[in-house]
Amino acid sequence: GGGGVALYQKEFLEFSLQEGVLKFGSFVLKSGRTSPYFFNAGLFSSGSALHKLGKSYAAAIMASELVDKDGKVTFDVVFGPAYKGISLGALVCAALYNNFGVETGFAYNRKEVKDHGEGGILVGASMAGKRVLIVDDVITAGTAIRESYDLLKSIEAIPVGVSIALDRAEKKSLDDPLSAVQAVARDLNIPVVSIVALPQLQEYLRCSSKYDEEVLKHVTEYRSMYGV
Ligand code: OMP
Repeated sequence: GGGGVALYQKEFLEFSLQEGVLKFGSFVLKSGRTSPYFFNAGLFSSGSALHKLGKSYAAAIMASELVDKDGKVTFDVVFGPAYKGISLGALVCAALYNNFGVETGFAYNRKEVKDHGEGGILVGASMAGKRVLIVDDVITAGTAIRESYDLLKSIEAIPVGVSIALDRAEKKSLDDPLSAVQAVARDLNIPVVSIVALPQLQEYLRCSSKYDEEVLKHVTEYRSMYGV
């Protein structure tokens, strides 16, 4: 199965390919697996690309369970974990306001503790006692996101969700029934909302004439090996 591909998802895949963020080939992941595709969010590196990226995250969030039945978002603050999450979190916070009139706070962490000036490792909106959305780029095994969750818990913030660009929808180990994202959602008991996941990428390739058949074949093989 693949499920449908919404318009904002198709547009997101197309512009990620255009910007060279999403590439096909042979890539070794943090997990050691060799993947036929790689998503490098660091290559969203122009004003127009960042503008569209923020809009795509915001669209995915507003179409998700991070909005309650009264149409209100379920979080007070957007948190961007260092380093890559910092710019993403700021973009998402601004795009929520700009595209949907949703006003939230924004905060990020430092990796190094400063011993002068304001000190501390957290910058921006106060998060203690607040409902917080974590924004990041990609989840493969879910290691990075669990660290952010623990950090928020340690300051008595209330993590209520995770927003990512790409859910690679992979099992951590081959005998796992759940993907890493599903395991994060279950273990932390919060929704993980992605702009796109591997099934949509596969479906996009199936319908596109721009790519060699081999690309779809490799992605399909990879999904049947590691995917859910
Ligand atoms: P986990 O912490 O295992 O979920 O892996 C997520 C991280 O893997 C990302 O933050 C990236 O550093 C890296 N990554 C990508 O950026 N894009 C990919 O397509 C795949 C990976 C990866 O190495 O798994």
